[in-house]
This record gives sequence, C-alpha cells and structure tokens, in this order.
Amino acid sequence: MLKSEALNVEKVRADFPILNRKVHGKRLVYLDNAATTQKPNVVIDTLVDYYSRYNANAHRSVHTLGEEATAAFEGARKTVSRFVGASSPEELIFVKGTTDATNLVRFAWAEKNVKRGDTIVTTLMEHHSNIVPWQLVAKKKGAEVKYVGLNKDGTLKMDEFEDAIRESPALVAVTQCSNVLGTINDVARICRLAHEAGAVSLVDGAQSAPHMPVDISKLGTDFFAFSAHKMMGPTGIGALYGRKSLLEGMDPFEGGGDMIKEVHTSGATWNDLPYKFEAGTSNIAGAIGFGSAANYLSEIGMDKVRRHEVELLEYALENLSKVKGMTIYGPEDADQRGGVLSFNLSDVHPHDLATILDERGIAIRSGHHCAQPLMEWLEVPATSRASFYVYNSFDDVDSLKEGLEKANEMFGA
Ligand code: 7TS
Repeated sequence: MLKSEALNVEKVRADFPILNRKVHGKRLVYLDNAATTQKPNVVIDTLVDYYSRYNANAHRSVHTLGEEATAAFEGARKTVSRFVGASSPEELIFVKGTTDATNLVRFAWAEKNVKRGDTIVTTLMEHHSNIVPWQLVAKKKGAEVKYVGLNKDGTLKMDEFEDAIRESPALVAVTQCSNVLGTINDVARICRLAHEAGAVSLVDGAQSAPHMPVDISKLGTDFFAFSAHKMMGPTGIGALYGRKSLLEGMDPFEGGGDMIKEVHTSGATWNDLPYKFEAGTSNIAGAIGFGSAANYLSEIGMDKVRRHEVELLEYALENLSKVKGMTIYGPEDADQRGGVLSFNLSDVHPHDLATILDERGIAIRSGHHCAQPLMEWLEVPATSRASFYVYNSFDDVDSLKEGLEKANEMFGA
C-alpha cells in the first residue's frame, strides 16, 4: 500500500471519529472536502467544553464565566489572525463565512466607494459568492463587472487581467484557489497590479486558507475572506481580514449591541475595530472552535498539508485519467492546483455518478458547484468533483477509481 511521504495519514485519521462510520455498509471515503470538511476530536471537544464549562456571552458580563468566554473568544481571534498572517487581531472580523465576508465588503465598502461608470474586476472561475455581491453593487451604482477569462488549461488569462486593470477598476476580487478547477492564482501579483492601478483588492481564500500556507502580509491584499467549516472548524463562522486603514474608513452596515461606543437618542458612535463590524452576540462557540481547528492545522503544519495534497493529486491525476471516458478539468500540473479534481465520465450525469459512488460509501459532489459562469465556459451543465484533505489516503483514490470503473460497467462503456 502506498504511503504519504508528507504525513502519517493513519495517525491523522484516528483524530476524526466520523471516518469510522460506514455508509451503505462500506468504509466512508469522504471526498467532498471543498464543500465542507470533517472535524477532529479536538474541535468537537472544544465546543463541548465551552458549552459544558464556561458558556456565557462575550464582552458583556464581569462574572467568571463571562470573563472566560471573552478570553477564549479573543484568544481564538489571535490564533486565527496569526494563522493567516494578519498583522493584528483587530483586522480580523468574525463573520458567518466567506459569503458573509464578501457581503460585508459589499455593504460596508463597495456601496460607498463604487461610483457610476466604475468597473469591478473578477474572473470566470469565481464562486457565486465572489460574483453576485458585485453584480448587485454594479446594478445599484451603475458600475460594470468585468470577468477575466481563462486559458484552455483553466489558468487565468493574465493579459486580459492586465487590460482590465488599465481601466483603473474600483475593486479587483479574485479567488486564490478555484473550487472547481483547483487552479491556484498568483494573487500576490494580482493584488500588486490592482494596487498600482489604484484598485482595492479582495482575495477569496475559502479554498486556499484550509489547504496551503497563507501569509496575508506577503499577499498584500486589502481583504481576505475564508470559512472555518472548510478547515475543520464549525459551520456558521468564518473571517474577513481587512486592512486597518480601510476598515477604519468604513461605516458599519449592521447596527446593534457591541458595535457601538455610545448610543444617545440623538445618535451613536462606533466601537473600535473589529467590534464595529460585529453587531449582536457573536457565534462564540464557533469562533472558539475555529481557533481550535487553526491550532490543529498549525500543529500538522500547513506545508505538510499542502505537500500531502499534491502527492494525492499527482496520484489521482495519473490514475483517474486512465479510466475510460474521463475528462478532467483544470491545470495538468499538480503543483499549480489545489486538492480539487473536477471531471466528467463519458455522458454519465454527475448526479447519477454521485449516487452510484455513494452506494460504495464514496462521497463526492456533483452539480455546478456554485460556479455557473465557469460551467458555461466549460460548456457543461455540471461536473463531478472529488476534493481531498489531510485524512484522505491513496486508498481513497483507488476506491474512487474502482467506483468509476464500476459506473462504466453499469453504463455499458
Ligand atoms: N468561495 C469559494 C472558492 C468556495 O469554494 C466557497 C464554497 C465559497 C466561497 C462560499 O463559502 P461559504 O462558506 O460562505 O459557503 N464552496 C463550496 C463548494 O465548492 N461546494 O460547496 C460549497
């Protein structure tokens, strides 16, 4: 049996109780990590510990439980901000997830700063959460969204990007890693070019922060959005990193408790960063769980996470491409892509394929993956997608290959 050189996968797997369950009597082969990831015991225990020992609201009460909850919540903010290389925890706003983060930028920054006739530059490989908010802003403000196209191998057409930049866009919003093609974009370069053109930059880190070392201080982006549930943390929590100078100039778009300094009948003043953007009781348990997940990943080492996924990808690209009728999308070189592998098998509908694989305990996703402009570019209504994480083994890839061969038999290919 092949073993990962980067990681002790068996040791990692032992941390994830869900991996012991059977699906249709078969070993669970979980290959839907781009949708959401499984949780290690340490994250589950952190949530149980909070609710069973020190559940209290944060930033409000001076009693012991309140102080402990506040300390854990703010400790998590420090951990998560360090994890992505933010220069200070006050630049890290807890939100519901990546979608909530892009919408925060939409309401609190773009609605004020995007003007009639402006352009917003994004790409054809974005998730809807990095497209629809900008379409809504453009419609409201009389601006235009420009989509940078893709080369045949699923990489960005940088010449088109450079053309779009010449029009001095208000905002450049690009994903660091595509959730369909796996393409890794050179966002450091993109942000540099965006800034030279006077634009503000936003990087969608939903598929990068969980899978590769990310250092925002080196990327140089103004905003960076990511979700905890895609990196072993709980659902309903994520973060928006924002450059302090920008956040300070922005008004809150949600009003309520905790985001104010003082409220009088005549008006209100705003709290300091990051609280100005965290109205109401936060997802305290979620944030603490997020911190625990970031610690777990740091202990493994993000360089090892990345190396393991590249090993799996190389193996998968080589072996799955041998299956009759396979079309695999995205860059050929595993070094240029994240651990996401989208494909179609002859004319088998991806939903049928996902159902056949599920019978064998294999979980993949089928559909448009919330990236319909990309599906249009690929000229397919949907794809199947296997996406990897640290607990996936070469065995999982072998199981997927066998499942695909079985599907071929069933469909008479
Ligand atoms: N950006 C990218 C690149 C994503 O992959 C996703 C979720 C999001 C943003 C939105 O994240 P959320 O946590 O706010 O939902 N992607 C997927 C996926 O590929 N399959 O299910 C969800």
